[in-house]
Amino acid sequence: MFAVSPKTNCPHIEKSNLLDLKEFKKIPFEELKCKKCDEKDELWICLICGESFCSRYKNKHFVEHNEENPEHCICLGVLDLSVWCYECINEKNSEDKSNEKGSYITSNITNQYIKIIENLKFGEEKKIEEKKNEEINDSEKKEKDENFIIKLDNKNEICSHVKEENIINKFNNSHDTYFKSIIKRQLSNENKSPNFFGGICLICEEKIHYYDDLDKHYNVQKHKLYFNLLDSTLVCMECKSQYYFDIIDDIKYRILFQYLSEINLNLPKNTKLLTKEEIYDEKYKKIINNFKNKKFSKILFMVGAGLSTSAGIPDFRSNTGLFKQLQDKYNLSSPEEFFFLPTFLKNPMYFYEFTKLFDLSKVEATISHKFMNFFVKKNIVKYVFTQNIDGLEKKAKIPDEKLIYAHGNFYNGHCPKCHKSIDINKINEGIQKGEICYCPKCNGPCKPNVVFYGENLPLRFFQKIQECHDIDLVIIMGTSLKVQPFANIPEVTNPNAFKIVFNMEKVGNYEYDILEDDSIFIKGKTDQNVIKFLKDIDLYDEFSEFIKEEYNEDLNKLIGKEKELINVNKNQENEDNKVEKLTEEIKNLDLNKNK
Ligand code: CNA
Repeated sequence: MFAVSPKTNCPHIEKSNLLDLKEFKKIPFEELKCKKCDEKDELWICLICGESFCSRYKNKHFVEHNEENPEHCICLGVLDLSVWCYECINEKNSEDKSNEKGSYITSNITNQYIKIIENLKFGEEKKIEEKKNEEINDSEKKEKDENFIIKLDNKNEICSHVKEENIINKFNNSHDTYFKSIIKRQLSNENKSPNFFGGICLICEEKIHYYDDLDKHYNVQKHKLYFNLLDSTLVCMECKSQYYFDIIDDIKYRILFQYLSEINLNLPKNTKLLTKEEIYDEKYKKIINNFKNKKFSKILFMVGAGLSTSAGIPDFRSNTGLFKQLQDKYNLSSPEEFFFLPTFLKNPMYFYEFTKLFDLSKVEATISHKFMNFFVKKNIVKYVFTQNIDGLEKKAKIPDEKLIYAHGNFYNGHCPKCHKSIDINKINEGIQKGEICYCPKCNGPCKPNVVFYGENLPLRFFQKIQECHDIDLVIIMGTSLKVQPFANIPEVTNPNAFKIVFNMEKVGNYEYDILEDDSIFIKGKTDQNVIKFLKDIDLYDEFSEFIKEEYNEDLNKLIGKEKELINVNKNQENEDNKVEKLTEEIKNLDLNKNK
């Protein structure tokens, strides 16, 4: 193969009067052409005078230039940026193949000229090239970015690593808890909104700072999948793919976004949040599933007067409740005043007369009372805390050891002045006869052990509360949750337990409309709703069987009976009639009789 190797020891370079480098830089490179023939393609620049001439393969004008000016022997080829010495050509040894076409020379000096021409020649080209490259890069990047966005709704496009790690399945199968629990755990000790730019490694579930740590974590740990809290995307570090959850209408993803929005994390654009109804459905589904999967084993019931209204006992605070009637009748500043201890001590007959109106002997436990006992007998109830004093829990056969009377009961009596225990039969006798039963010790008026405002709650209430830190579900039924400390039981036991509130109206301070809050409000009459609930958790048949065995009753008939009562207008009429009758009787009480 023919090769030309440069000569490194050209003696003419040192002797030549080369053009000053500063002058050489001024060569108008873009206008370069042969001084003699305007040829532009194959040019030689004379390094002595700086003029350009065409090659020997064009019109040989540089050869001519050298012949005319022998001292102008060093030239630089614009085409290939090589430097030649014509002096050396003249001294050429025909044996020397390397010098066949003259003397191709190299030296530190000539290299400086080459660099200048190189810059002049390629500077612009380089810039153009770089610009071109940038454009190509940009469009490639853009193309890459477009490929980068692989949407989760197109499952076929998900990369193998996401599939390997089963992320989507994990998410789909436990979408309400998967990301939520990870995120919650990672943010647990902080303010809910993350003050870091980052996300969570879906392999080790570590919190990772996006800019500082993500690459490092990936390089060191080789964990590929990452959930970016900044834009709620799933990122595969290996494939450089990013899975966007936005624009997806799937409820599963919307649940995640709902949760993210509730803990103030960033939401992707166009995120559709859940409606209140969807939030309700999700929470309901969750509770139903937990029941079906036997996740609840320490249930706490909290009940109030609303549980017994279907048995014909009016509650306090409903529109048809006794409070309004009592307040109107006695011109009280507040309805509670009727049940103040000082009111009783001043005029015990108010209470004696009032109590006489309630013949509790014929009142029967409702479906809701039996619903509680059903779970007690299944051995998944920690305690039943009741505010009621009507004794219907006992009639529903809920065992004493499970029952906590927060506001006392009618089974025992005492003197509220000296606290002596009094035989309840004597008090009941007095109630029936309309004669106050006085304490044999201090002569104070005696009353059943029902707790009045201003009296302490039974010690057993506080003792049992202490045992309830492990409860997993609180079922709250028929109470306005207005009376403390009863209303606060969930908060002082286990605030993290699920809560189901069966009531006619929304009660309590729970955030029912928030997915993050594990409480659900089931509006309506408890007896109807517990039946629906039992059907939803697939325990209706078992309950029906239980009703037969435990109470020798037919559930269908019980429901029919309730339906009759509840049946829209009829029911309202029935209940209103009962309450009206009672109200009438209260109005007719002669309160001055025993003053
Ligand atoms: P409350 O303040 O009268 O509240 C009752 C709640 O039950 C209200 O929010 C009603 O909307 C709701 N309610 C009424 N009927 C139904 C129904 N069928 N289904 C669902 N919800 C219904 O009564 P609380 O128990 O909250 O108040 C505590 C007081 C009331 C306690 O000290 C009790 O002793 C007292 N109380 C007891 C009885 C009883 O023993 N049956 C009756 C009346 C009052």
